Amino acid sequence: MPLVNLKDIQISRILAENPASKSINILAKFKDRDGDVILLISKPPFTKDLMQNIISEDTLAQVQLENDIYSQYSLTPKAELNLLKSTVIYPATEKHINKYSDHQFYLLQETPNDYRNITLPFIEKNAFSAQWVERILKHESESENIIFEDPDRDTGFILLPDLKWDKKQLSDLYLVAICHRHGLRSLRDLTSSDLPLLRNIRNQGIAAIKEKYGVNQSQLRIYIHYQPSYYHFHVHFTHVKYEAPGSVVGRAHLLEDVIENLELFPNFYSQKTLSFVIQECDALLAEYRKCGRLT
Ligand code: M7G
Repeated sequence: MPLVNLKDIQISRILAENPASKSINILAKFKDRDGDVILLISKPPFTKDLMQNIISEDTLAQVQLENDIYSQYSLTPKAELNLLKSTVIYPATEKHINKYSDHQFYLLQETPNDYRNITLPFIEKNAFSAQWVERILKHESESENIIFEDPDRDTGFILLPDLKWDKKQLSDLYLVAICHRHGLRSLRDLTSSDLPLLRNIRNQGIAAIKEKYGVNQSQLRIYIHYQPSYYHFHVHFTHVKYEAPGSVVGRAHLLEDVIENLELFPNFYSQKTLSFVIQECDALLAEYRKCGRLT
């Protein structure tokens, strides 16, 4: 991996900022390279270890306000404790710039007909490249990070830390299970014949996380995004305490519910109207507008 040298980076503009998650997305350029680079910068969650180092005589504390029993201080810890997490995407495409920019959100209802006539033709032409998925499945990237692999071509998968997790603390634990099978695009494609795959991801994923991190099943939120960004089937495993981006109604479907729905109704997801949140910049929204499906 090439090291990113920050002095070679020039900020073009801020794409989005979120005070709640204390994160900012920046569009920039390398001084000596063509193309756009995106930096996703966020403050990592606090941990006990970090706090033990911060609450010490090495931290400068300056009073900002005092009133009765309440007071406010600014704390300036030692430089090495002022850590920020940063994900770098280079070269970033127009789609990445859209994905990480602030936009108006809409909630769409996708009937099975909409899926066949609007969504499917669109994703067949425009889906994000899932080259990174192929590289993981072929052990060409991130193989040192694999937590668990079941190599079965039909029901197997690779479980590894998600790009969003810096692996420093369990409170924002985030892993992704990527299935070995090709051709399964999303929740829409699932039928009862995929139950062995889904149960396998659930059971072995939970066991592997328990063994590696000591985190119990009841502490995990296990879900599937609809729509996903990448149309190679995968499942998200996050800590239940962590409200990960995309863990909201209108995007996340709990794996446990998906399994039960398919046990009850084998073609549930090909017959159901599915709602999803979509951003203004998403070209799929323009297709829905064209077809008069945006009210
Ligand atoms: P998604 O539901 O398709 O879309 O999930 P989202 O990105 O809008 O959530 C794909 C998941 O794969 C996300 O949680 C990403 O953070 C994660 N991811 C994306 N990339 C490019 C990588 C990568 O290169 N490595 C790893 N380990 N995870 C990635």
